[in-house]
Formats: sequence, C-alpha cells, structure tokens
Amino acid sequence: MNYLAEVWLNGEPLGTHEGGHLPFEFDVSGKLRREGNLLVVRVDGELAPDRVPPGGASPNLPEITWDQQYPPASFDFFPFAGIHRPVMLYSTPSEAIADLTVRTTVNGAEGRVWVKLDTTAGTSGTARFLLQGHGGDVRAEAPVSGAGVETELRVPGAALWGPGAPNLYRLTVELVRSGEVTDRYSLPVGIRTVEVRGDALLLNGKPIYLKGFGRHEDFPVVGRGLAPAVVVKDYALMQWVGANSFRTTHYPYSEQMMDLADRLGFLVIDETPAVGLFFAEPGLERRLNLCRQYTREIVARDKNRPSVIMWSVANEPRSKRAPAKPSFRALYDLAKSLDQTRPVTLVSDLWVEEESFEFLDVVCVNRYMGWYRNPGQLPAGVATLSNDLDQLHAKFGKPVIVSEFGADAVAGHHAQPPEMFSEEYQAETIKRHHDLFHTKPYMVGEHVWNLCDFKTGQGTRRVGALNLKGVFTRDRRPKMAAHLLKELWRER
Ligand code: BDP
Repeated sequence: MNYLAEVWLNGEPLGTHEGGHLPFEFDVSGKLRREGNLLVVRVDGELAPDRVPPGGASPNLPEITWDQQYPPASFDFFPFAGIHRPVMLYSTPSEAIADLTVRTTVNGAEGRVWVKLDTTAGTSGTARFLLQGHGGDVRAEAPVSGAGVETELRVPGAALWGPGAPNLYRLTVELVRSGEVTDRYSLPVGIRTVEVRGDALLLNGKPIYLKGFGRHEDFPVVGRGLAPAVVVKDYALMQWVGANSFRTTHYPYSEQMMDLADRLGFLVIDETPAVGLFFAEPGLERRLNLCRQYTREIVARDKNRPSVIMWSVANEPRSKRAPAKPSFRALYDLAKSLDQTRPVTLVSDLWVEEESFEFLDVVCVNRYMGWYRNPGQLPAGVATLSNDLDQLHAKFGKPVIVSEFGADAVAGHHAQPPEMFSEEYQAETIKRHHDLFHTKPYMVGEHVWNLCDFKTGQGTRRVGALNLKGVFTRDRRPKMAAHLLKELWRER
C-alpha cells in the first residue's frame, strides 16, 4: 500500500500502516463473520515533508523538491499511490510458528545452517527441522518451551549458493504435539557467507564484483502494480547482459522479485524507502522514526534471503546538516543489532563529505560524469572521476561501489560524434566508466542507472515525464548501451 493505509473489517477499524513497499498484517481472530465480510482499505498517497520519502510543495524547504518537478517530491520517480501488491487472508493454529531466522556459515566443506524458531505464546511440544536437497537430508529435533528454539544443522559437502550456482536447500520446520503436526513452514535456504575484508567484498570467501543496475517497479499502464510477467522479463534482460546484481532503488521490491533473486542467483543491495531524506525541521524526529520502522520491517521480511548481501539505509540523503551523522549511526547500529551477518551501507552523492562512511561497511556513491557534471565532455568528466574515486578510497579505506552512473538516451536518436541524448553517447558513457572502474582495485561494483526508462514527475529535464537513463526502453527494448553491456559484462 502506498503510502498510508487504513484498514477496516465490517466497519470496525483494524489499524493503520505508514510507508509503502513493506508488508504489514492485522489479526482478525474473532472478528470474522461466517459470511458476508467486507474488508476496506483506504490509501492516502499525499506527499508531505514529514513523510518518508518526503515530498510536498514547501517554498521554505528547497531541500525536498527535486529539480522543481511536479508533483513536488524529494525523489526522481513517479509517486504512484494505491494497492500495488497482493492482500491475503490466512489462518494459523493457536500454537504456531511465529518466525524463523536462518543464518549460514561455511567451515571447510561443511555448511552450517543455524535456525531460530519463534513460536506463539504458550506453544509446547517438539520442533522438527528438516533440510533437504543436494544429496542428503539433515534432521534435528528440539523441545519447544515458551520463547523459542535454536538449532544448528550441519551439511557435509555443502552445495554453496552464489551467482551462476544458486543452489538452494529446502528447510521445513514442524511443530509436533502428541504425535500430531500442528504447524509446518518451509522456506528455501542458500548456504553462503558475505564479508567485507580490507578493500574486498567476499562471497563464500572469494572476492566478488557487482555488475548490475538500479531499477524501478514501473511499467506502462500498471505503474508500480505487481506485474509478474515484467518481473520475469527484467530478470531475463539482466541475465542477457550478464548482470549479477541490482539494488532495490529506492524502496524494497516485491517478494516475487526477491524470490526470483534467490532462485536465479542475483546479489541484492536491499534498500529501505528512505530516499531524499533531509535533516531540517519540521518533522525530523517523525522521519527518523519511520526510517527505524522501515529498517526493522525490511530486515524482518528479507533476513533469510541468500540473495540479500547488503542493507542500504538511504539513497542520496541531504547529509550536510549536523543531525545526519548521528542519525545514520543510530540506523547503522539498529541494522547491525537486527542482523550481524550482512554489511550495511548508504548511497551518497556527497562523496568525501558523507561523514557516515566512517562507520558504514561499504562506500556506495552515485555520480553522473559527462551528464550533470561536465555535460557533453566525457573524457574530462571521467578524468575527474578517477581522481575523486582515489580520494574517496584514501579517506575511508573501504571497498567502493559506484551505485549509479549513466546518461539519458532517446531510443532511436543517433549522433556521430556522440552527443548527449543519443544512444551512442549513453553507450560511450558506460564504456568509459566501466574501463575506469577496472583500473581501481578497491572497487567492488558498478551499477548502471537504470535498467529501463521510467516514469517520473514533470520537469524541464524530463521529456515525456520520463527518466531516459534506461539501457532498455520503458517497454523493455534494448538500446545500444544494452548490447554494449552484454559485451563488457559477459567477458568478466
Ligand atoms: C540520482 C538519483 C536517482 C535519479 C538520478 C537521475 O539517485 O533517483 O533518477 O539521479 O537524475 O541522483 O537520473
């Protein structure tokens, strides 16, 4: 639901939930009629400065309006409002599995799967754990007593999960009481480790380089509404160009998208909806509370996914005001307290001035050389970028990902020599950036902005209210840059 949902059952309020893109639920036990139930959801999509992401017309707050677009918002994508994903009614027994947390480690050839089971209050009996797949079942059993149960399953000769080999096991957990199974839940498990060591990002102990995109949940007619065929198509396109990763710019993607990342072996930087955050009043504390809520919700939803290798707590915050650094420190600490197994980052366009990189695990930066900077002058832009990247690494001493770079291109518009908005200029931009990045040993990833053209607000820089930085068009046809990426990324 985007942005704020109020829910009623048979005229009785069930509750509200603020923020889009993350699931929420209400308990309707004892409230359902035998027939003729009416569930009503009212969605409020108003843009306001104390919401996250922020928006709304506010002449005194230049920080929130992005490039004077209409509708006014602190971000560059269309603020689609409504019910974008499925609403489900489901039932559980009173003694039930409430949550599962899975963590995996690797010790030589042995994979270890640690599972924590939380049950509803008062549950008793036995918990059975079964891990299946890749030539051997592993079982464990433990008594259930109130709070929950932990166990570790050891998998000799484990088939590890990773791009190119997305090996998944199936974990089934059962609650058993007096010989009867009272509840059962299954989920896919990928055994893998993620670690930042020095300048490297390690997957299963080996350095990994991210090749991929920022993207949007956006398609003609359906807007941000879940369109499963588009999800499948986007993976097919990403595989065709040889991408191994993406960032969920600038909000958590659908569970269907995430399920396929696990199955197809994509590495995901999972980003909360905190885009365009600013640190002036009014509404600062309210916005920060929402960021904390989103961090808890995204970790709760995606913590068991092998594809998620990193959390991103913000995109391009306006971090120059004093509250920014302590606020991000608190969000970083919160994410780490919820999940000690994954690196935490934020994505910045402030580079060395983004002080929070002092404590974040990976440095993710966006920059548009040859476009917003040095327009039309790619060689000069890329030379400056080389220097800026070295300075960034010298200051923070951490692995660097350029999480956005690129250029708008009008499909079918050509120019030789390459000029801005031509397909040639976009391809040339990507080629020069890619070649530069591969001279920098501390770089661990490049994400092109964007996979596809997407709808945004109206403004002087956005012809047709579209951002045209896609290497595919909005209806998923390749531009020259897509063919180029296929050459660049498939060879390494
Ligand atoms: C970056 C933003 C992204 C925009 C992009 C652009 O992170 O959301 O769409 O610029 O201007 O700063 O194309």
